[in-house]
Amino acid sequence: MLRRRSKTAKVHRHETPGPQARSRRRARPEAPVPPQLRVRADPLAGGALEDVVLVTGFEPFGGERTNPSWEVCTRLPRAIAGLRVETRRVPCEFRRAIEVAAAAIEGLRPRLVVCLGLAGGRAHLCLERVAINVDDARAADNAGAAPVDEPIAPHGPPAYFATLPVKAAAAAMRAAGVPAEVSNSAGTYVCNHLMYGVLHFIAASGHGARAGFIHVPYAEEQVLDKPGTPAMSVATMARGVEAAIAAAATHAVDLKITEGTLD
Ligand code: PCA
Repeated sequence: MLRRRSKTAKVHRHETPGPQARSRRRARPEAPVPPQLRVRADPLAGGALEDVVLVTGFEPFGGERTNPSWEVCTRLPRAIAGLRVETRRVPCEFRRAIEVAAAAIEGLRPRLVVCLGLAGGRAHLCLERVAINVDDARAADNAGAAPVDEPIAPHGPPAYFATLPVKAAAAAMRAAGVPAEVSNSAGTYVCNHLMYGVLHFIAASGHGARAGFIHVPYAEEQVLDKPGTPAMSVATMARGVEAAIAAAATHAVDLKITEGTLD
């Protein structure tokens, strides 16, 4: 990552991120990164963050009538771990999805940003570890755009890691009885595009929010005509997302447990 923790960060696991936790996340001006990739020295320069978690879900796409990522948003409680929950529905459109999310981040100044999207065919909730700087659409988005091998941010870094504690969140979801895992690819469609765009926007603007992406499986009613395809109830997904947000709100530092894969 571009930002490094100070040495003292390790001893403060499991604490609620407060002003001190935020200050540990500041960029070191002397860090050996190209100037155009440096984040602002003071991530709070634009004003204090609010005790808000912004959760986004997508509109339906690909011929589906619903998108469980948005259905989950409508079922979340009003507050999680002391954070007011604000939800936004984003279009399944390259560029426009980032614009809608960025406008919400600017307006709300949330402490956490959790974007949700559908990954039809996956069986578990997936905490995405990384977003890559490429669009490679297998199908047109809802506005008819199908970019192939185009950078999301021409001068941006090749990838961003999620700044949410993905392992703590996955563990918390499983502890809540919800199948969850860390994923190492958010794909190359609008979900990866939004995750990259949100992390890039936050880094470039010095906003200071921590952000990440969770892919959800099909909802049960979506697989009635898809034999052999995994599905999960929207209620279970919502329970998992709530557990993930609570874990993110209470873990300034991620757990050091393996979620690695061999392929
Ligand atoms: N899933 C798509 C885009 C919108 C959504 O919900 C994806 O995984 O890229």
